[in-house]
This record gives sequence, structure tokens and C-alpha cells, in this order.
Amino acid sequence: MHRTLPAGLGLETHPRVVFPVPSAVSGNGAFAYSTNPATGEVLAGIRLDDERSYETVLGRASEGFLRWRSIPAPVRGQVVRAIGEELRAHKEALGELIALEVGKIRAEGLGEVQETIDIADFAVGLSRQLYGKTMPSERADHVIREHWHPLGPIGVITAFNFPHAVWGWNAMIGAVCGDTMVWKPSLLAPLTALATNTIAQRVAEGLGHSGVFELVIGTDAVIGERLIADRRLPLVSATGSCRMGRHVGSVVAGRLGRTLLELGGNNAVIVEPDADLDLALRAIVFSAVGTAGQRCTTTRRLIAHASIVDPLTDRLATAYRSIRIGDPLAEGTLVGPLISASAVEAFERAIARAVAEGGKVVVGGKRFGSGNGHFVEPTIIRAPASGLPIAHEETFAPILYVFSYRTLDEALALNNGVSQGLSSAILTGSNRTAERFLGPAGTDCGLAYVNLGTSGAEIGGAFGGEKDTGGGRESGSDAWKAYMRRQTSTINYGSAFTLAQGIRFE
Ligand code: UN1
Repeated sequence: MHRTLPAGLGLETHPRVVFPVPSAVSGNGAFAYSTNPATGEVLAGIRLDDERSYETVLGRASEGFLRWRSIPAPVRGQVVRAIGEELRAHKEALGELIALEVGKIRAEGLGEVQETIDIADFAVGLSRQLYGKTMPSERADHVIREHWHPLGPIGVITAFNFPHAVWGWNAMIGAVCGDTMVWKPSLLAPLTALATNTIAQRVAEGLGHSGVFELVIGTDAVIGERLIADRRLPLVSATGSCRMGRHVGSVVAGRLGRTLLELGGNNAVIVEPDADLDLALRAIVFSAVGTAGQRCTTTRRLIAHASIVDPLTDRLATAYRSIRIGDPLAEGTLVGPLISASAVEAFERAIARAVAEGGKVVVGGKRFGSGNGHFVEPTIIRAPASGLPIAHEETFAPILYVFSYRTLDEALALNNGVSQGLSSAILTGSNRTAERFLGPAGTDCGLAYVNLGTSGAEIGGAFGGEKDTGGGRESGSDAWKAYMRRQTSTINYGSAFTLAQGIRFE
């Protein structure tokens, strides 16, 4: 399965990329190694940033901000439009690179690039719609209005599982808002970040704008800690585990900066007795098994009504047995590898714990294949009536825990009974049931789906979740407001000096 890097992205000649990997550099702490998780093969070495290069990058982003903030927003939108066009032109190559570096199947790698193209389109329109409000003043000849202004250079920390699109959500919106980006990607996906940022930077510089799209690739100890503590970055947008988010949140709060956190999920699908089971089957399989269970939106818990839980689980098990696992770039593969050997170990530990807690493996449960790839079998585990503590944790692997219930209240209590609050879904033919699920006493998650699975959000809505998921909102709707500072301005266009609240000061 040896593969070369996709052409046209300039990676082979990129000054930071050591390709092919000379064995002499192995083990040198100045490099990260991009590895194909399907084969274990090292794709390239990537030079890491250190304290000094971090300062250079921060300097560029800070100076870039002083220029970029004064470029009219619709003109900034034209830069984003050009980036979207360039991403369209490189969609195949980038999608394949994502597949190669993080093991997504080709369709999902392409889908991820499409997600950035979509958010770029959205951002172009938004660049003419950064609306503020006007308020009637209580004083004659006064007007009050809100202005939204660029915030500053912002830190963007992304995870391996969406190594391209999550940057896109932040960077395309941030750019039209007038911010400049300092992107710290996962060390598990440095090539995707290099290729992506190179495109954005080249387009922006070609149009005369430098310091807008900056990248720092480095360890958490040297780069991550520096970035989150850096007072020059008024906003840090971070995607990753709840543990990571807690740390980022507290460090940034300690300097009274802002965070936008998109952390772990523990997403459930509720299946009512009146659900269309064919639809349920397809929705659950995609959301539970897609991306090998490594989306923050992956369905991890199935909460099925007691009257249908057995036939539904049987049908799911049959579907799981027919899923093709293997080379993510091969036609017909639905499940690629996990990201790393330690992810496979975490999968095995979770299964062992589930079994020790009384869970019954219905299908899967083991590693898959004999090579160096990090493959596992998509797995279904039936929870005992007494509950399953492991199901409260997010394991980034395709494990689906099955619970049953009798009343909708019970199902909702299960749905909401975990610390995370990202995504949720219900399958039902009843409008009333669906509306109860969506209502204020229904699901407590940031994302709620009816007759769909928990993953696969479009970019137009605000994306994010509650509780331990961190409360941030990215992508569409009015998520842009997190990337700007709000100014309330009051203007006196008369000649009298009057005070609010009726105060007289004479
Ligand atoms: C993530 O897993 O971090 O809704 C993001 C989805 C994708 C985004 C997932 N559009 O599944």
C-alpha cells in the first residue's frame, strides 16, 4: 500500500518538509513525522517550530492584523472567495492527502475539503453582512448603534480528526471578520495543515495581504502552552478532548482572554417504536461507523425502545458484518484505520472495561488485519440494565453502546445523563415526540437531529455543544460574533449636553 504524496500541493519541495524521510533525522526532537495510519509508513518529516520561530510567526500575525483590520470587510471577503476557488482546484489532492495522513476514506476526505469550500462561500456573503444593531436613544438628537470590529490575531488549535475543515470554519470566518490566524494543528496531521495553509497564504499574499494566515507546528509543551498564555491572542479557538479544553479554558481565562471550545461528545440516537427502521439503520451506521468513529459527533450510544431494540440491534449487527474495512483510498472501503497504535489500545481497553462492567459484545470488538495499520472492527456492545459506566466516556473509536427504554422521559434522561453535550438525534414518525425532543425539556445538546444521525452537520448552522463540550459555537449562523469585538457607540448630533437616566449636572 505504499503511496506517494498527492501532487500539486507543493509538499515535496516545501522547506519544512523532509521528504523522503532520511533515517538520520529519526528520533530528532526537531521533527514531527506524518504517518499513514493505514500502513504505519512514515510519509514525511516536518520541521517543528521552536520558541524563536513562534515569535517570528506571532510578529507576522500581529503586524498583519494592523493592516488587515482596516481592509474593508467585503474586500477581505474577496480574498476568502479566491481561497475557496483555490481549494476547489485542489480538492482532489487535499482530500487524498487527508485520507493518506489521517485515514479517512476518500469520500470523507473530499467531504472535508468541501466543508471548507462551503464555509468560504458562506464567509464571502457574510463579509457584507457583519450587521450591528441600532437602538433608539432616550435623549433627543442622539443615536446609539453597535459596531463589530476585528478582534486581533487569534489562536486556532485543531485536532487530527478534522485537520482541514475545522481550520476552515475558524479561518474563513475569522478572515472576513478582520482577524489574522495563528494555526496550531495536531502533530498527527501536519502535512494537511501545511498544504492547506500554504494555499491560503499564497492566495492572500498574491492579493497583497501578508500575515493573515500563519501556522505554528510544534509540541504542546513548547508551542501550545506559549500560544494559550499569549496575551497578544485575544481569542483561542480550540478543538479537542475535554481534558485539553479544561486546561486551555483555564489558562486563557486566567489572562481574561476569550475561548471558543469545541470539545468531546458522547452523542446518542434515540429510536422510537414508530421510527422508520430502514432510515434508522442507515442513519446510525453512518454516524457510528463513519470516520471510524473518530468524529466528535460520532454516535456512541443507541437508546432504542424496548419493543424494537432486539430487531434493530440484529439488523445493525448484520450491517456491521458487511462493512468493508481497509485501505481508505480503495474503492468500496467504508472504514479506514484509527489514527494511531495508542488509539487501538484505547479501543481495546474500552471493550475490556465494557465487558467487565457487564456489557455484551454483539459484533466486532477486535483489532482488524495483520499489517502495521491501526484497524479495528466496528463494534456494538449491549449494555446491561444496570448501566454501563464506560459509556460515559468518549473513546475515539467505532464502539456503539446499546441501551433500551420504555418511556420518552427515560430516553431523554439517558440522552442527557452524560457530562458531554454536543450532538443528539431522534428517529420517530411522530411530530409531537420530535418537538418534545427539541423542546426546552428535551435534549440538552447543542446539536439536535430528527430522523438523521448525530454527525454530518452542514456549515450553515452554528456548530458546538453544551456542558463539557465547552459551549463554543463555530461555523455558520451568528458564530462570527465570537471573532469580533462589539463596540456600542453613542453619538450626539445636537448641540445640547443631556445625560441619560435624567441626571442633571449643572
Ligand atoms: C468534529 O468531529 O470535530 O458534523 C467536527 C460533523 C462534521 C464536523 C465534525 N461536519 O460531523
